[in-house]
Amino acid sequence: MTPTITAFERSPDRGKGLARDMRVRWALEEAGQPYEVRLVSFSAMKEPAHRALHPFGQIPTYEEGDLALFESGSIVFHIAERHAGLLPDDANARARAITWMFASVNTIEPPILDLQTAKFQEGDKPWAEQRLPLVLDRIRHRLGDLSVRLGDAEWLDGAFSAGDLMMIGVLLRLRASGLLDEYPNLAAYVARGEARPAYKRAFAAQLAVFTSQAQVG
Ligand code: GTB
Repeated sequence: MTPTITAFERSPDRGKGLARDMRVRWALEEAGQPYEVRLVSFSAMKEPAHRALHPFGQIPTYEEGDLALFESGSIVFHIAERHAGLLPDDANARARAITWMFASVNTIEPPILDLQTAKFQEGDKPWAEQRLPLVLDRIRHRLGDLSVRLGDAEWLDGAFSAGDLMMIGVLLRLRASGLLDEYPNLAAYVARGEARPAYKRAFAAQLAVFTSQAQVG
């Protein structure tokens, strides 16, 4: 059964890969699975029909038969469990790949999200200038440790896995800040992810939502 995912009708980044449906699209492309996309507006996301799928009124969601999921990490995990190519067969290697999935959303992503909050929601507060360096330091602390662990390796633990997909999806949020470039091996790691054919197909599909609207409008 072909799954349906939800994505922004009008993404603030104009479909440049930052909204979290990108992770789901990328996983489906890596798995070679076709999928359909239902575009939702910001207001529709908060309506009961969408909240039945996503209690927090957000994207992405994933529907497949009578299964409905939310949370990009959980959706990627579901795809990785059911299709080859995103999780190793060896039980220990699989557990380590899943550990990296959790690390991406639980350890690396929170300070990165804090930077968005500090810049966009709190940027006009009188204390914003004092807080920003603290937020940046917390990100650098995590990136430094991640950079040491990755070292010269291509991927985080052996072959490319859902752990890398999630980690790269999270790190991509930092590109505009320039922070990633302070860690050349992490910047190269993210670039390797973006160079994967499955990533490129997912990116093109997300971008096409915006470009088709721009042509119409
Ligand atoms: N933990 C959830 C997950 O991983 O799925 C978080 C889901 C989430 O934050 N969804 C966002 C959303 O629906 C879109 S991805 N926001 C609307 C709302 O909350 O009302 C976050 C996002 C949005 C836009 C950009 N951008 O354009 O740069 C980047 C990331």
